[in-house]
Amino acid sequence: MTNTTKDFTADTRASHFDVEKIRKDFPILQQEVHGKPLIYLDNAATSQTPTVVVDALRKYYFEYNSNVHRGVHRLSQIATDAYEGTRKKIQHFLNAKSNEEIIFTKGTTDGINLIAASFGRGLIKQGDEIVISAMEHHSNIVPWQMMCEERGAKLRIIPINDNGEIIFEAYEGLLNERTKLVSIVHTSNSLGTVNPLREIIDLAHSKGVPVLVDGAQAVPHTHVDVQALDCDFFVFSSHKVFGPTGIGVLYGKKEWLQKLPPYQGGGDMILNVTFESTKFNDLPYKFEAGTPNIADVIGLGVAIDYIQKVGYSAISAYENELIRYAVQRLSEIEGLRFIGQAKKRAGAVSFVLENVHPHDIGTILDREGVAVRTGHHCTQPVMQRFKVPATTRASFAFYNTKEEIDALIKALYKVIEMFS
Ligand code: 7TS
Repeated sequence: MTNTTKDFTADTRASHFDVEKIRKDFPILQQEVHGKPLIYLDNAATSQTPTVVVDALRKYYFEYNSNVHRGVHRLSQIATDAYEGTRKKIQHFLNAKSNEEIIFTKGTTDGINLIAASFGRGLIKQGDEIVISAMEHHSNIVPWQMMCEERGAKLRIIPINDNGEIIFEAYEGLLNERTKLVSIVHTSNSLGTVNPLREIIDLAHSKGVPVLVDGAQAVPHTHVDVQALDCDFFVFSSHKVFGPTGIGVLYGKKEWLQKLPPYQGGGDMILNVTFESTKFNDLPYKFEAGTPNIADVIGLGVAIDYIQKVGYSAISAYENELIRYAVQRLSEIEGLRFIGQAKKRAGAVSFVLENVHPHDIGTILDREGVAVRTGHHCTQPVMQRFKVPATTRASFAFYNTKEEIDALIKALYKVIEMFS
């Protein structure tokens, strides 16, 4: 590992998590907003970036900016080694069997679109069915809708209960001989629900159905082992795991990626081109047409190093304590209703306040320096399910503190006072 942060992994007790030391790695957190210290609780939308990642981007542009896979010259070789080195790093990070199973994308949305388009074109016929859940982000709904419309296929939805958990028996009832794929979120961005993925995947596999997992909100908080999960596809975004924007990862089992047709055509994804026909490149390049986002891939690699230095066991212990504390403090507020109370949860807490529109809450909190997200969080069907127009969502990362949660609560009391 290449960065210089202290290894916190050995100390997994949340109370000994050296959050002040970690916060020093994130210069953006040191600022004031509207004359108040910034309290950044919008990590589910995008997380902040440590200095080591920005340094890696700077180093790339200042020292070896060059295209990959094509130049024999020195700079191109360094860039190719760094780019492909990150692919190997991510293979180990996700415990994939092979680095051919790691495809670089623009992000979670791009990864899902890739599979929807490619799966649709290659394997979906009229009457086939795709199963998703009622808690999906729009990016795990719309690409399937578009593909289903194009292919004459049907989208089936697993319902959720009042706690925001999927109803497993209903899921079981949806699987049949027409089901071609299940695409499901690991951790919900608007409810905080962590889904029972092993059970979901095992059941789908028992009927011969592959599963795509939207891991956008999982990877920031928990270690993901794609072989242990046995998922067929897994996607996540760099900008939610302390890396640069505009880059993401698609993991796919080799046998599936070999079977699927390419998503886009262009340079790098070919072995040989004539006007009559084209021979596609081997994995993973078959799915990476054109010059990739080289700098940000390298930046993502450094972000992964950073997370691993902090250590997932320490992150989970610390964040669980933060979430417990947030839920306890928020539940003391009269007129506050949680949207999403799953037994297993991570990352985000969503709520509504009686008689106050979430957008007003967001604006007033902003004046207090507290950044939360208000709205439908790109999960409009979740809002429809809970009959609310929008929610206020506080979402956490390992650099947040209990003092910041206290500041959120204080600001919420200010909101209540203004509207009473
Ligand atoms: N899936 C989930 C579960 C997400 O939370 C998001 C982004 C996406 C997919 C799409 O990721 P992207 O990186 O391709 O945009 N979620 C949010 C959010 O909660 N607030 O802003 C973006």
